[in-house]
Amino acid sequence: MSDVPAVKAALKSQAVETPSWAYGNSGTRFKVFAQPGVPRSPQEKLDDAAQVHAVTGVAPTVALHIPWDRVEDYGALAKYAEERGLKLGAINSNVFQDDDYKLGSVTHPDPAVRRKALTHLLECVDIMDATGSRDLKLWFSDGTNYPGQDDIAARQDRLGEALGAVYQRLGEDQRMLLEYKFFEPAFYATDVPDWGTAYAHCLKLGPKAQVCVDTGHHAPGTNIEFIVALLLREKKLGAFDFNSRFYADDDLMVGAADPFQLFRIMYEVVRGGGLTSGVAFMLDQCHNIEPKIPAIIRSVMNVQEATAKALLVDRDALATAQREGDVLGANAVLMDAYNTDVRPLLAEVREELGIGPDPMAAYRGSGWAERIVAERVGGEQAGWGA
Ligand code: PSV
Ligand code: MN
Repeated sequence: MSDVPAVKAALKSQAVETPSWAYGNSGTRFKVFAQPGVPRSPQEKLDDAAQVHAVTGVAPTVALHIPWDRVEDYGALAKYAEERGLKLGAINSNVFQDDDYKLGSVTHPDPAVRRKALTHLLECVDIMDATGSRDLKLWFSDGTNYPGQDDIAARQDRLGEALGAVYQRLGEDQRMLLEYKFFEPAFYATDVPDWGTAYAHCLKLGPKAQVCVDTGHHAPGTNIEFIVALLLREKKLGAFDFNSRFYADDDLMVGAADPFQLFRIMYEVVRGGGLTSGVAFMLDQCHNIEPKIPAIIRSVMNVQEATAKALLVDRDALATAQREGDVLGANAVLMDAYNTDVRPLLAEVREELGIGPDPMAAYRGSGWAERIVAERVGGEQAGWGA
């Protein structure tokens, strides 16, 4: 049987990092539906993130995206966060929104463009120094659309060279997280399409380079929990970008499309020691039609629920069934945990943390949603790309 105090302690110590961009307007290539009350600055994004942390108790850090969150003084932004009970989290680089990057950034055939991209990545490490962030998250849109467009292997050489230069610049306690994605915007060959490519680069770079698994970045049917188990085993799982998808990189609320998959992933995390080995549990989502702050709260709760169920798996019973070749028995142990209603347990955890048992109700009751609609009038709303 599971040790409930230990399960509760693990749930209290799990932190979910929310992304600054999830608080701003977002949409598809067809339309961005602006929402009233959306932040107009990185500071206002942090104000909203503080509300998420206040009602969940487990969302103390916020990831930034540069240049979407560009400010004059990053030290001052970190202080602003601290005053609200938050810390700044991963710095996400952006080498995909400039005209120069049409044919790639660090893998571009032109060395001048590669230099420009590398300069941005190094600037992101400077920002980490100022914010006290541990993680640099790298995602490259680089790739080609047509066979023969560029030399696939040469692009890997260029990628390796840039990653090596960034790696050298990392401080003692800083890490580089390399994120993969199988397609989009490149449609023929993406330069970091899968965990294997990311792993190969990280292995060559050294211990400060680890892989980021964005749960929306795989082909349909991919067994993501297998990838998680393998990367953890190799000490190369650095982080998650959590979201869920029905079709491609939908960036929907994590656990919304397939809560069972999220449970299977979290079981491998628990099994592989990932709750205590520094794996960052980040969200990377866009809330296009739903209100943003409640959607982020719901996402944090979904991660917690999957984690709670994973922690409740009776590992002894599972090991016994596995040893005895009891296929159905082993499966039943996992399903028992998955089918447990963990909401009462999480309500207790929250009460022990000194917050309300129901984060959605607490947010509704806080009046924050009405306040930001009334107060955030005028100015330019933050959005994808600003
Ligand atoms: C790319 O699709 C990605 O998952 C990367 O993490 C980017 O930084 C992020 O989305 C932007 O939302
Ligand atoms: Mn991502």
